[in-house]
Amino acid sequence: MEEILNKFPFKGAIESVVENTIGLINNTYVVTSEYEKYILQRINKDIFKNPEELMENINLTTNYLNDLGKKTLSLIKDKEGALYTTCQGEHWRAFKYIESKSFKKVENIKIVAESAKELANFHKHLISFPIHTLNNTIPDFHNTLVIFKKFQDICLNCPESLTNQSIQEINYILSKEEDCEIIYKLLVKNKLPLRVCHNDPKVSNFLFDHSLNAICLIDLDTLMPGTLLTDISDAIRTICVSETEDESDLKKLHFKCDYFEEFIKTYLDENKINLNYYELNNIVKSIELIFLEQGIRFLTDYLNGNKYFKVSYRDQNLVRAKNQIYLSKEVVKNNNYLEEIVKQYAR
Ligand code: GN1
Ligand code: MG
Repeated sequence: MEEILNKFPFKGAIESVVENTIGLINNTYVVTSEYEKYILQRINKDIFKNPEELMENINLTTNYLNDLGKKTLSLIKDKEGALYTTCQGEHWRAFKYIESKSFKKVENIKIVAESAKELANFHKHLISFPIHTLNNTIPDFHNTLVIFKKFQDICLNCPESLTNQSIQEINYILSKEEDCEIIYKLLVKNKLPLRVCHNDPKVSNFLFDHSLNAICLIDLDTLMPGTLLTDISDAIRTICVSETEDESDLKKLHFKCDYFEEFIKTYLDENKINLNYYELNNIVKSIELIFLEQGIRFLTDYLNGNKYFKVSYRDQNLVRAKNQIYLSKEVVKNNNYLEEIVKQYAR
């Protein structure tokens, strides 16, 4: 660790390095020196194959947001002025630490409104960003059909001892192939415009101050062109629910329609102007699909030996998959009511 710490121009002697385990992909540490605090991260190189391109995206967009006066992450270049540093084959980068709170679960409606406003502001500030300058760091990251096909493949080659614990979920997913194409088809037909998207706005990626006002979105690794629908639905996926994606007791789990109404009302208040007819009309469908997509991703990883998402016990990705598929079905059940809510605020 010392060798890595030495690569960055941290001020004063280092007093502590403490791991933060909330993310499922990278390794994150809070570094405290005599004078300042920093975030130090090891980039997961199995998932992010091209750190150069990823860091270019982060550098371009954070500079752009900073110039507009929008609070965002501040990168700290290494001592040689590079956006990241490589040490024994691993890639590391650093940010200024932001004094803040973050949550894995929402228990206060103010958090719902503040995160909706923050996401809308993030989209609004980046609406004129030269999107062609961004690298597509993980191709097909939210292409649900590609994700479905990979799942199908893994399922076929998987021992029955593994698949029989999730046979209901597997059959449900396999019955949804056509749905997995809906968003992709709209993108190809140019009905959904390509926008700068965060692509991972789960609730723990929003920072809040002591009064629970949102400060900014963090974890810009998946910042790429995409559809705003993915960001809106992915934020709702972890914000408008009663429990986290790790909850195994489905009796405790439900989609929170009151939080959904607050989220949609606040988001559309801020950013309705940038949403077209197709975006407004596919919000509810895209929420059903993002739960399905995330369920497929967790189940694929479970069947494939837990190589992608970090787990603390063997069946954790199975639990997560069942949780997300359950919520996808809840959205279907509440479809008409949720559509009415969108209609009311989309006018
Ligand atoms: C991962 O790294 P983290 O924990 O913010 C994943 C997201 C998933 C999320 C599920 C690059 O996000 O796509 O929605 O886990 N990030 C990547 O919790 O795959
Ligand atoms: Mg992430």
